[in-house]
Amino acid sequence: MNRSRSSWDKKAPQPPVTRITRSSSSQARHSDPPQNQDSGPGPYGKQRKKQADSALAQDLSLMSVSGQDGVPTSKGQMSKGSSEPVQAAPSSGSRPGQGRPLAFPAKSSSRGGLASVARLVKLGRCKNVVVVAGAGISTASGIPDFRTPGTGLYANLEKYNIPYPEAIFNIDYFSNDPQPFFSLAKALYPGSHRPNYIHYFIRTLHHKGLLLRMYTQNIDGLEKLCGIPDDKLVEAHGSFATASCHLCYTSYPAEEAKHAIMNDNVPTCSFCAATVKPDVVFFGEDLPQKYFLHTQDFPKADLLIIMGTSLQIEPFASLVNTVRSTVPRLLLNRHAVGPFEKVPLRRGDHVELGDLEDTVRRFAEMLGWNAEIEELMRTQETPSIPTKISSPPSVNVQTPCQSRGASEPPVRMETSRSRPGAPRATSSGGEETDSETDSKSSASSCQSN
Ligand code: CNA
Repeated sequence: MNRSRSSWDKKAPQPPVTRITRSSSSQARHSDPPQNQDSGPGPYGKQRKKQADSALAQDLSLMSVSGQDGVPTSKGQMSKGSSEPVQAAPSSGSRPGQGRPLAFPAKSSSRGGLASVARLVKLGRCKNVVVVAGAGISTASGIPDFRTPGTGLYANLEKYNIPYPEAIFNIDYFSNDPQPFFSLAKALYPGSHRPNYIHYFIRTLHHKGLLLRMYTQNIDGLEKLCGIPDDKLVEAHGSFATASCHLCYTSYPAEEAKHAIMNDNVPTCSFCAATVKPDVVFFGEDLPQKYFLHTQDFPKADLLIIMGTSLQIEPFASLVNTVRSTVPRLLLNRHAVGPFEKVPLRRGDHVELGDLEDTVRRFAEMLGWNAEIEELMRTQETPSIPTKISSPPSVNVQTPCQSRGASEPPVRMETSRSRPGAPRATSSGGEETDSETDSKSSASSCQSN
């Protein structure tokens, strides 16, 4: 997250660009990079061509949209010709989107996409699942997202006294006036919210040994709280777990920063006296070094699940285009977003629109995982009801000791801001968490029920 050059940039030269900064993007590019158009060996590459008649080939040739009448896009439009689920003909060599648009009878089932992907998982075809998530996975926990009209934080920003919504995450604006962000931070600080069914579904993917990695834009910490281990998680926009000076990057105790912010004080750097902020990535700041795991993960993925994001923030949004072109992608969201706004959809793309918690529950039922998830939630969750944030700035002030539930699993802190001398992120952590142990034991016994 350093805005200045740091030594880890030199030590970790594998990314093609030296700095990846967060940017709000209305120009998100959704074209598939040429290097990802391969159909190399693997379950969905050359091998697949030999199995043109197989169930897998049929599943992959499906392009489906379901869940609602039409396809509301992120811009609030309805995609043309999509009032019914759309199914492309099985691939016969020509690529969908080339030549005349495909017009095939709609699938009889309105739940085709979800069922197709569930089938792939049950067939054992998806063992390296990458999940890409956004604020929509946490709205069921009572945390508003950004862009949902009416309830989203961007619709309620007049209370923060800022000139435009993105100012709240603008580092220069923060430098001048940290109060708008601190007001929002009081609402978003981990502690008053609990993970929901969606988080536990992703944890269950991990338990089954199927989760290659989860990439989240969320800063609420609910992924860790539900037990997704650190080495399976990339918090691409940082987190509140650590804090540091926004100017000189000297680290600062996260709990002290929280205590100050919650009590309307401004934490200041002991070294340069500038304002300290939680290590949440602002626009123009570098993403955490762990983000670069995507260069290994996305080419390896055999299923991409995208949930609860408008895919508006770069470079995160473009990640979804970096899986191999033959890898199925499943969008679970209220609206079609990013490359899923295209008609026709890319071969192997599936869209399931509607309330995310409902959708994920149906998906889990198709997979036969629902009882397990319910049981996991029963054993992990306290009976407390999550607090709804209807008016972000008026959220109750909490002391640090009030903020953590007694049943909260241990949370391993990570340095999300890249610093000189910081250790490079690796795909496997040195320590083994409880849930990793769970994963290994359950992976052998209950793959894809
Ligand atoms: P966004 O732009 O607000 O998009 C959220 C998406 O989720 C939208 O497309 C919604 O339609 C969809 N959605 C919301 N609720 C549901 C639901 N119940 N069922 C189905 N779909 C739903 O948020 P993004 O994550 O795309 O934007 C990235 C920002 C938001 C990141 O930088 C985060 O830091 C930031 N953010 C995070 C949190 C959090 O940590 N919980 C909360 C608010 C904002």
